[in-house]
Amino acid sequence: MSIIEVDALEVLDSRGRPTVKAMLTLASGARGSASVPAGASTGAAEAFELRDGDPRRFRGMGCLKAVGHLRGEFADWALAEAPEDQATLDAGIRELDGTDGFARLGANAALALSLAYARARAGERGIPLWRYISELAGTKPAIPLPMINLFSGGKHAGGQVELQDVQVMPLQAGSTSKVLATVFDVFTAAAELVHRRYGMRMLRADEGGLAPPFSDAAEMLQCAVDAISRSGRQGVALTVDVAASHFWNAGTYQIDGTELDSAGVIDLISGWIDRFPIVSIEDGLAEEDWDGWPQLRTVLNGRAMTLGDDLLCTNVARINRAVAARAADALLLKANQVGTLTDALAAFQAARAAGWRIVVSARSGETEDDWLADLAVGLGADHIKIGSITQSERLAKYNRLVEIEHLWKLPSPLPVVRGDDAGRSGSSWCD
Ligand code: 2PG
Ligand code: MG
Repeated sequence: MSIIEVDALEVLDSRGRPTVKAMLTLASGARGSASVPAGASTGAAEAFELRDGDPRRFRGMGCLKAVGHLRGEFADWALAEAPEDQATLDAGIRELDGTDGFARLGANAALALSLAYARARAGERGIPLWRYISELAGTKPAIPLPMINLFSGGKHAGGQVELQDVQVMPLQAGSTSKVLATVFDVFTAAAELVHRRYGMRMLRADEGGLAPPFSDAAEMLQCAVDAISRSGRQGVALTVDVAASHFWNAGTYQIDGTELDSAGVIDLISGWIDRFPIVSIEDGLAEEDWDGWPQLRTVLNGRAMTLGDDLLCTNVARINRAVAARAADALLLKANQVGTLTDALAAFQAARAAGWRIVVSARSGETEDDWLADLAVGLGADHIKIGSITQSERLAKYNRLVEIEHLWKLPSPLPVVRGDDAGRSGSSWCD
């Protein structure tokens, strides 16, 4: 069904910074809209996010150029070419841009259009967005198990500690509602601990996590374990985004006041896994430390997922390179790292073909749009990473998961165990 109108707006994200919203109408009258998120700890290989660069307005971060492209070039193309389906639309806008990674028209504009189209097409057929996505991807929809932010450091907080995010994952809750009830107890216990130990009330980082002045990563991880134990909840694991690209310089890592090489960081992480119930390590090494990653994976194998974010940037070529090098065993999938739904699905397929786990992820700058939940469910992703349970741009997605689970009675989150070779049972520490 052809597109008869494309409109766009500059709206604000959860950091109060501009982002892009696209609105689209099909000839049938069906409408769809979508707004896109923005990262702070971005990978170098991400698709291009177009900002105005005018220092007098939003310190250069305005999105009026991207909005202008949607109302102009993208709209003209879409109305003239009448793309028949998602793949044709996404291929067409990539060709229209004519560069790698939407360097001319902006991946923020492209993704907003791609998702608005997906919403309109799903609406036209009277099906939920997750079902539309699962049909496109040929997947079995399922509810993902969330990893939920508790503490932040690095670029998501004041840089008081390098480790970017410590998240909790209730392994055996059995439903999203029960996951949220469990994490509420852990988060509340953590807030009480932080108040007692650091004299701070609920100071929040970008994703709503707590950000006290931990002196090092181990103290941050220990505080998470203490919060879990204080909450009285059982079977709650930790997942960590080390975001190592952001404390790596010329081959050296600066963490916890020391300088380490790749082997030193791998030893440090291995020590954390011995001491703490960690089941996933994201970006344990920097995005260009290709020699180190296979060693990291070998050390983590059977103990924790080796999850690539900056390393992979949801980019098929980088995923294939990582598969060949045995550099990771899980993909962090962020649609705005590539710019269209079709490109995100291609990254998903490449990772799944290698037998990897999939974690669909929000960005640190989010809007109240909830398409991320539908994307994760539609793909049948293993996990979803949204942030904490304290801010509405995060809760929109959690609440959408609860709604999907209730309305369509999809399979519940699966318990996971450490690492890809460990099978789906036999993890005694989390029982
Ligand atoms: C990450 C994301 C989400 P950002 O590094 O995984 O936590 O952060 O959106 O800032 O890249
Ligand atoms: Mg990350």
